[in-house]
Amino acid sequence: MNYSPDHYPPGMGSITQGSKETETPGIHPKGTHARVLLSSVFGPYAQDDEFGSRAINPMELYHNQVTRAQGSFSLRMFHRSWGIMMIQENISAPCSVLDFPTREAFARELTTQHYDVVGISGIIVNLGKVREMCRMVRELSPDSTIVVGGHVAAVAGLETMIDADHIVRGEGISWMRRYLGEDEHAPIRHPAIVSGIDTRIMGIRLPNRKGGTAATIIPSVGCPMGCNFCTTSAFFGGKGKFVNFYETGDELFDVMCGIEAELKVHSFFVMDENFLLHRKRAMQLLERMKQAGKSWELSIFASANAIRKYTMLELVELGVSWVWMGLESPKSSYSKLQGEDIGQLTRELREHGIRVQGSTIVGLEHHTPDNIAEEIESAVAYQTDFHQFMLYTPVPGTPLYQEMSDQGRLLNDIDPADIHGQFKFNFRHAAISRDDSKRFLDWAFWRDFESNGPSLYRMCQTMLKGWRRYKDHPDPRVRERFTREEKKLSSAYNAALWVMEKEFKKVNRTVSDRIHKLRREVEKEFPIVARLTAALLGPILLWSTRREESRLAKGRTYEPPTFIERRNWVPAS
Ligand code: B12
Ligand code: SF4
Repeated sequence: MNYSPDHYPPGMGSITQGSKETETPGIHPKGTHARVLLSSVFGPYAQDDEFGSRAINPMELYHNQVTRAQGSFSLRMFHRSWGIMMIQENISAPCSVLDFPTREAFARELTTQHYDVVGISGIIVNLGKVREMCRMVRELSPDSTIVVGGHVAAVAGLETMIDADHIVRGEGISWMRRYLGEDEHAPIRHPAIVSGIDTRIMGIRLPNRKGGTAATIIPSVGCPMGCNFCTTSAFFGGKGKFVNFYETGDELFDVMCGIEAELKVHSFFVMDENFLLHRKRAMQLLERMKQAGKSWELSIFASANAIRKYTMLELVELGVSWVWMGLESPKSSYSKLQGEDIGQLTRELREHGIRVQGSTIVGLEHHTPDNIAEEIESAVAYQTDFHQFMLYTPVPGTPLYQEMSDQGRLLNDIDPADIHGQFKFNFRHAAISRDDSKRFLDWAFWRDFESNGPSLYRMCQTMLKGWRRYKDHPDPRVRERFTREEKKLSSAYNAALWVMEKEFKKVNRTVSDRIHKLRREVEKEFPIVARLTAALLGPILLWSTRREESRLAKGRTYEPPTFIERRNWVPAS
């Protein structure tokens, strides 16, 4: 996996272990004529409020848990709520998806349209919002049936905490198809999903241009590795289980071709917890890519043991350009890491132009105030392009949660909204206090930034290595991919290096010197265009970076826009 738990685990204080089985609903009386609303929880998100929004927990992947200490160099973007988009695409009932609504927008949708079914999607930190949204539906659209799904459903006893008619645990497409009287085993249609939206870095918002960003594809949900803390694995069946939407490389290839044509992309964010684990599927995909001359780029999640099933060349040919890998801790006993020299693997991947996002857990059982700094230093020393740090966090539904509960170590008075792995422990650690857990976590982010520099700089390093190694590769697909990267590196990214070099002097002079050296190498490789863009674009970027820095200092936060999308839509009669 990796986006998951290692990295990404919220927990749940006093709430008890979730039951696994999902209820089997009767069929809705209107079947596929039922009018369905699917909504994510309401914002704004990046502020403290009584419904569970927290300034520390914005709706942003990188800024939330990866580059949050990197100031104006933090990579900022939003991702849509893919679960409800997948459900909408796979039912034939008239259906609206309302994504990132405000409370007012949710209320307006309930009162200006008529809905037979209102589906609400949330995770555990969103419990307070899900509760409020159920209340609003009862008040504003009392005839609607309320269905709640997503990871919030792992909370046992949820039915007593919120006023919903159905709580769906696990996979939702098949549940909703059953509920509407459709064939739950019909092939899965994949919506065309633009991956990141409203991307922003160094004070510049990049335009949402067609083909300008990756498309998301979701081959499966869950992960069979079953690490003890892993909420995504647990939610879709736990160890040995997962739900595959596309079994073969052929199916995946067809889906990707369709999305490539629709969105004009050649880059894919593959939302599969451990994509490389399924070698047969990946190799079949590669075969089809070769036959069709596809020069695609894939950003994937993969565990170290799964990566090692491939040669570096196979990964490069498959277009793997970014890997999210759970590092956990040098002393952890997770089977996916057994026997792997993570430092060596990271170096190798980067040497081949593959960007690495490492993910380290802070507060494992063996951590103490005496050894934790050293462990964080080892993680920082891997010099990954990006680094996520997450607190070890027992989450309902996981084996770890059960274990902590059995040992009486869960803290009972913690608001679920504060249990997301980026704040403080939700359990009694043998050696580290709750307040210190936050101090160590914050320090880990800072230390990585301070000693390795902005992630954007590290990415440039990896891109240059990849370009030098593969620019003359015999496979034109491979050359094409590195040429695309080279175009960015030799222009805008070089201007960014010029700015980072200047600004980082204030943080760490040695790193600033390293950035300078890299910029010189880039300019040696692309003498005219790189120098020209640094000279022309550099000062503008410097100005926008400083402006952003001062905005952030004044508390500026960012929110995703609201989306409403209707499918099979007919006006209510
Ligand atoms: C993309 C993503 C995000 C995006 C935004 C998502 C969004 N728009 O809401 C970003 C990066 C912003 C994000 C943020 C956070 N996330 Co997040 N995120 C994910 C991620 C990687 C993918 C989600 C996804 O689309 N999966 C694929 C779809 C198909 O699966 P799904 O969403 O689970 O949906 C299926 C079922 O759950 C169900 N279902 C879902 N909704 C509904 C609704 C109905 C009505 C029904 C019937 C069924 C149903 O059916 C779907 C199809 O089977 C998951 C990890 C993962 N692999 O799933 C984590 C995950 C959901 N995030 C998680 C967490 C903790 C967070 C954060 C708290 C960050 C943090 N500090 O760790 C914040 C919270 C943000 C906030 N303020 O609310 C956890 C949730 C754990 C839990 N038990 O609650 C997950 C599982 C990661 C993990 N393993 O720890 N996240
Ligand atoms: S179970 Fe899979 S997805 Fe979860 S942490 Fe382990 S390897 Fe990653």
